[in-house]
Amino acid sequence: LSIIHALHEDFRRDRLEVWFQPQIRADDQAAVAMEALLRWTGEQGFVQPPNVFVPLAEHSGLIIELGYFVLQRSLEALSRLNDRPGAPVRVSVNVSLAQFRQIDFLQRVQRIIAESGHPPQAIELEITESIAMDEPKVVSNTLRALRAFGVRVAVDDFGTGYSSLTQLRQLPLDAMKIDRSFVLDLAEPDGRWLVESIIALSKRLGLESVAEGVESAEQAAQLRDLGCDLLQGYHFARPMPLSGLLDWLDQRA
Ligand code: G
Ligand code: G
Ligand code: MN
Ligand code: NA
Repeated sequence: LSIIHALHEDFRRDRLEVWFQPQIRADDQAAVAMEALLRWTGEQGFVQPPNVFVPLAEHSGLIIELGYFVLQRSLEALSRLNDRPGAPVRVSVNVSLAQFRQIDFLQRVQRIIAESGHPPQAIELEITESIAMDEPKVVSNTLRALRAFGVRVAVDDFGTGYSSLTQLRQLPLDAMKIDRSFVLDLAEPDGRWLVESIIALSKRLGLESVAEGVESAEQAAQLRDLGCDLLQGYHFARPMPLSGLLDWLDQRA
């Protein structure tokens, strides 16, 4: 209970940060996109990890304002990266169910992006399987409107939740993020077969595939050979503050 109170306080005092993790195109290793990830850092380092405070923020409703904060910071980061050769041109922002269910969700997303001056195509929203499986008509309509505006939509952590393939097939989506638990099992024959099937499924659905948790060159090569489009993980880069991302890009150039 006191954790959520402290989180509120630190958000109010502008002590939360948005970090970025590159997403690498498997074909040519270009860092074409990045995922925005919330971090709660203090003078002594991390106050709490996101797998602790994000669920608390979801429970208390603070995640709604945090979600817009992350979107705003992501667009600001794109401005800093503008015109830099080799820099990501798109940011993936996580959306939680409570935020998605807000009546003005679509309008706020549109307004924040419009005010930033960036094209909507520069933003991808990562929806959880719990959003994908929420009230089908409402979800489809919202996703359709977002995509008509130009924002991309990805389903996050695919395969770990309760999504039905029937419903997934009917959702207007652009990309599928393959959960890192599947990437971890790539070395096993059964694991490789499963990832192969998920990539084939995403191709049949016309979706771009993004593998998460890529930690080795072997995994990266296997995923590329299986036709995975984008790779994200510690093998390429950890989530970093914007300053760290700028250094990382300098070293790659
Ligand atoms: O970044 P990390 O792997 O530590 O994140 C742990 C969990 O917190 C993941 O499930 C991730 O999706 C979630 N998370 C991180 N940043 C955000 C955010 O900005 N919004 C939401 N809704 N979840 C986030
Ligand atoms: O739930 P979501 O997919 O949004 O969360 C992404 C989480 O995965 C972040 O917390 C991020 O820090 C973490 N992550 C990113 N790359 C790797 C990786 O290569 N290995 C592991 N174990 N975690 C990773
Ligand atoms: Mn994500
Ligand atoms: Na994920």
